[in-house]
Order: sequence, then structure tokens, then C-alpha cells
Amino acid sequence: MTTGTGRLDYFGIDPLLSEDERLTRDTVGRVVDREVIPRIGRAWLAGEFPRDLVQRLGALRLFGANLPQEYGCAGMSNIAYGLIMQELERGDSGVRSFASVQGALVMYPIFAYGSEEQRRAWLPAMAAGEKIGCFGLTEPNAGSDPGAMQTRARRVSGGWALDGTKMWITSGSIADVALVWAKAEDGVVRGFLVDPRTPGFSAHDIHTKASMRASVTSELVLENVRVREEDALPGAVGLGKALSCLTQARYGIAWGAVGAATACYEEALAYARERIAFGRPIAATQIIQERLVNMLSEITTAQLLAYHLGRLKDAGTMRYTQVSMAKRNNVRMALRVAREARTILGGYGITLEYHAMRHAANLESVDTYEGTYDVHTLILGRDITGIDAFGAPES
Ligand code: TGC
Ligand code: FAD
Repeated sequence: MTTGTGRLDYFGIDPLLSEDERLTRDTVGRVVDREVIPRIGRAWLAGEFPRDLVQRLGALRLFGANLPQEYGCAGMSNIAYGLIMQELERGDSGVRSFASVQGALVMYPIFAYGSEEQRRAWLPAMAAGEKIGCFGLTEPNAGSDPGAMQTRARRVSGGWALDGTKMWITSGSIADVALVWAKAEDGVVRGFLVDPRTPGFSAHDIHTKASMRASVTSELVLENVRVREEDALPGAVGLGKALSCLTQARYGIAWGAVGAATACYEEALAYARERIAFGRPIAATQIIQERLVNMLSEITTAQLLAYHLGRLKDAGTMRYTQVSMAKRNNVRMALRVAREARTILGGYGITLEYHAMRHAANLESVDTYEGTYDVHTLILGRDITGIDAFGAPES
């Protein structure tokens, strides 16, 4: 049922992994076991992102690990990248979120749409965790429909001037570079690398979160922020380019959700074996066994989905609609598993000494960000019917 390192593997996926992929998973798993799990409950309660992890994970080249070695990245397979996300989210969704934003939402677009100078300037430092990035797409009045963004880019002498507000931005106030998406005067969305020290730029943290508390989430305000032409991403032209970054992050989330669910299942299983009620372990009751079997079945299905998606990505044949299915399914699965685990833990389950409640609270965010469950339903609905059900038809 488990691999040599104790990882949940009911369907024997482990032998399908390469030696490097297993090594990567086990290395990250050990870091998470020793350096994340023992302290994450306290950090979450305090509302603090464990920032020292950035350099620690960077030293292992875990950021943007599927990007090429020539830019200081690890050049790993997409399966290995997914396993990194799985292990990080087994610790906490906020830690995985940091890595997703850094690698998939900032390093990937710099790699895919940046100039050679921009790649050389940012990718090695970001891979090493020496520089932090954030990704500003969502706005107070434009989340699921980013095409309705109000942030504007005006051409000025030598570059651009940006005006607008971005909302819910992970790592917003600790970033060394903000990738901001704005609509130019011709109505085309473009991506800009903004130095947060530029006059007119400010970041304000959101402190009232009851989810994702061990993660920095900020509002970004841009008032006539000047960006040099060489800081515009030359290939980041059109909303589709912003959406292509989301595909990369959603891929990692499909794996990460498996990690969060696994942590909850393993905790609930251990507790159920030990906890005595009515003179016997609660694991000896049919209801608890059914709950555990349902949890394991759901996790195993999600593992297989993530694994095959990874092979498709490595083969270069993955479609973004397949990523939508995996993100939608796996995150909702993890949310159900976390809530079931919390139930099995009884009253103890509401404390942060156990992990299920924290994961369940975090997964509420994960279910919403990177495309809500409903948005992915509509992406898939459009794919299979050919009919767009998002909004009013164009007049
Ligand atoms: P639509 O007509 O669908 O698309 C415009 C063009 O883009 C292409 N496209 C994609 N390409 C790659 N990957 C994707 N996921 C793509 N989705 C669409 C599409 O083929 C089209 O290309 P072309 O050549 O035909 O022009 O545009 P729309 O305005 O109708 O979009 C609708 C919708 C709902 C699919 C899209 O806007 C959407 O995905 N909305 C959800 C927004 C979202 O997920 N925001 C996430 C913000 S970042 C975040 O949450 C970070 S959380 C931290 C963490 O990751 O841990
Ligand atoms: P809305 O779009 O207003 O949706 C509200 C509700 O309406 C949802 O249930 C939605 O499913 C439903 N809905 C919307 N449209 C339809 C429709 N057509 N049919 C049926 N139902 C519909 N964004 C970034 O750009 N960068 C980040 O780093 C980032 N990090 C985040 C971190 C956290 C912790 C959170 C919570 C969010 C983050 N986001 C980030 C924003 C996130 O992507 C958005 O919250 C998400 O896309 C949803 O947008 P919204 O909150 O505006 O909800």
C-alpha cells in the first residue's frame, strides 16, 4: 500500500517513476517532513509565511524545476515537477502556492515570452530563491473573467505607464518583481515586469484570511507606474498568453491536491486505529472503514489522473482542457477528503495540532483560485458541447 519511503501508493505507481523522479519526491518529502510539518500549524495560526523556506527550496533548485538547466533551473521532467508540488502541498497549500507562483506564473512566462536578456536576468536568481516573483492578473472586479480587467497600459516615451488595481496576489508584498497584466490602448492584454520600488506602485497585505494563512496575499495598486520598454515581455501579447501561464500552475495544483489529501488520509487512518470509543478502536466500525475506503479510492483516482497528465505533458500532447479536468477533480477531491478526515478526528480535528482542518481551510482557496470549480466546469462544458455558457452572447 505504501512505497519504501512510506508514501501512499495503493495502485503501484511508484515503479512507473524514473529513479530521478523517485529521488526528487523523496528528497522534497524529507524536507517537508522535517522542516515544514512540525511548525506549519503555528505559522498558519500566526498568519506568517515561513519565508526562510524560500532559500532552502531554492538551494535544491525546486522553483521552475521543469525549465531548462541553461537558465539555472533543474531541467526535470514534468512528472518530477508534479511530485515536488505534491510533496510541498502535503506540508501546506501556501508553501506549494508560493512555488507555483514563482515557477509556473512568473518564471514560465519569462522563459516562454521574455527576451534573452530578461531570461538571463531573472531565471537563475528565481530558481535559486534569491529573487521572488508575483503574478498580477485578478482585479477587484475581474476574477473569473480576466478579459474584463480595468488595469490600463499607456504608451509613453521609452516605455509604458500602468494604472489599475490587482487583487488577491500571492507573494505580492514580498516580491522583487511583479508580472502585471494590463490592457493597452488597442485593447490587447500585455504582460509587464514591474519593479515594486517604482514610484506609484504599492502592495497591501490582506490580513483577514481564514484560509491560506501561511501565505502572503496582497492587493497591488499601480498609479502611473512607469515601465521601460525592455521590461515589457515581448511575447506576452494577448490574453491567451496570460491563460497559458495558468495552465502551467493548474497542472501543479492537480498534483499538489493529492499531497494535501494524502496528509489528511494518513492522519485520519492513524487516529482511527488508536482512538477508542465504545470499547474498541473507531477503525473497527463499518462507518469509519467506509469513510477511509472512500478517501483512499478518491486519492488513488486523483493520483492516476495526475500521473497520466504528467506523461501527456512530458510528451507535449497535453491540452489545457485536460488540465482543467484534473485541477477541478483533484482539488474538490482533496476538499472532500480533508473534511472527512476532520470528521474522523472528532473534536481534536478542529485544532491545529492536527492537519486536516488547516488543509480543509486552505483548500477552500485552492478550489477558488486558478479557475473556480465552476469555471472549469464551463471550460469543459464548452469543450464537449461546442457551446460557450460563460456569459451573455455578444450583441
Ligand atoms: P478564451 O476565448 O477562452 O481564450 C482566449 C484565448 O486563450 C486560449 N486559452 C488558453 N490557452 C492556454 N491555456 C489556457 N488555460 C487557455 N484558456 C484559453 C484560447 O484558446 C484562446 O486562444 P485563441 O487563439 O482562440 O484566441 O477567453 P475567455 O475570455 O472566454 O476566457 C474564459 C476563461 C474562463 C476560460 C478564462 O478567462 C479563465 O480561465 N478564467 C479563470 C481565471 C483564473 O483562473 N485566474 C487565475 C489567476 S492566477 C491565480 O489564481 C494564482 S493562485 C496561486 C497559485 O497558483 O497557487
Ligand atoms: P468571481 O469571478 O467573482 O466568482 C464568484 C463566484 O461566481 C464563484 O463561485 C464563481 O465560480 C462564480 N461564477 C463566476 N462566473 C460564473 C459563470 N459564468 N457561471 C457560473 N458561475 C460563475 N490571482 C492572481 O492573479 N494572482 C495570484 O497570485 C492569486 N492568488 C490568489 C490567492 C488566494 C489565496 C486567493 C483566494 C485568490 C488568488 N487569486 C490570484 C485570485 C483568484 O484567481 C480569483 O479569486 C479567482 O479567479 C476567482 O475570481 P473572483 O474571486 O473574482 O470570483
